[in-house]
Amino acid sequence: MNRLVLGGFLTLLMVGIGLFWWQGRAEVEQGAPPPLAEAPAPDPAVLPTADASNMRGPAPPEASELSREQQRFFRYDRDRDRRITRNEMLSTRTSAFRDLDKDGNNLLTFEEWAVTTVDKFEQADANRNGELDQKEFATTAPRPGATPACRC
Ligand SMILES: [Ca+2]
Ligand SMILES: [Ca+2]
Ligand SMILES: [Ca+2]
Repeated sequence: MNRLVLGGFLTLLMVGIGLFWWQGRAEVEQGAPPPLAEAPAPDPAVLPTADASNMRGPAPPEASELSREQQRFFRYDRDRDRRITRNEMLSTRTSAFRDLDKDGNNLLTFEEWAVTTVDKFEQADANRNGELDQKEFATTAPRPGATPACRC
């Protein structure tokens, strides 16, 4: 008998919870704004227009011009702390040094420093005897109009 009463009570409780939930949803839907009236679809053949004759937009952003000296300064000041350290000043030479340091040991031998002349000699030494005769040396003459890239 108790089970029957408990079962009936639980059934009524579940129906009450369901009814409460259903009423809550209904109230939310009643409080919702009415649907907007659909605007007529624009005619794709008509371009949009606006009268902007008395309007003025904001000025576009512009960067301030740096003076030539400021540009030179910031080219060295890599960390932008407005001070140029010795390393920052010398770092502009790093790339050229690494180009010459063929074996990458951070030491520049005479052969590495004079690489242009070394390469020129080796190209001119056609018979690979370690010397240039007059005919071989003539091939090292600068071409007319050519400017030397390096005076190494
Ligand atoms: Ca700096
Ligand atoms: Ca080296
Ligand atoms: Ca030779």
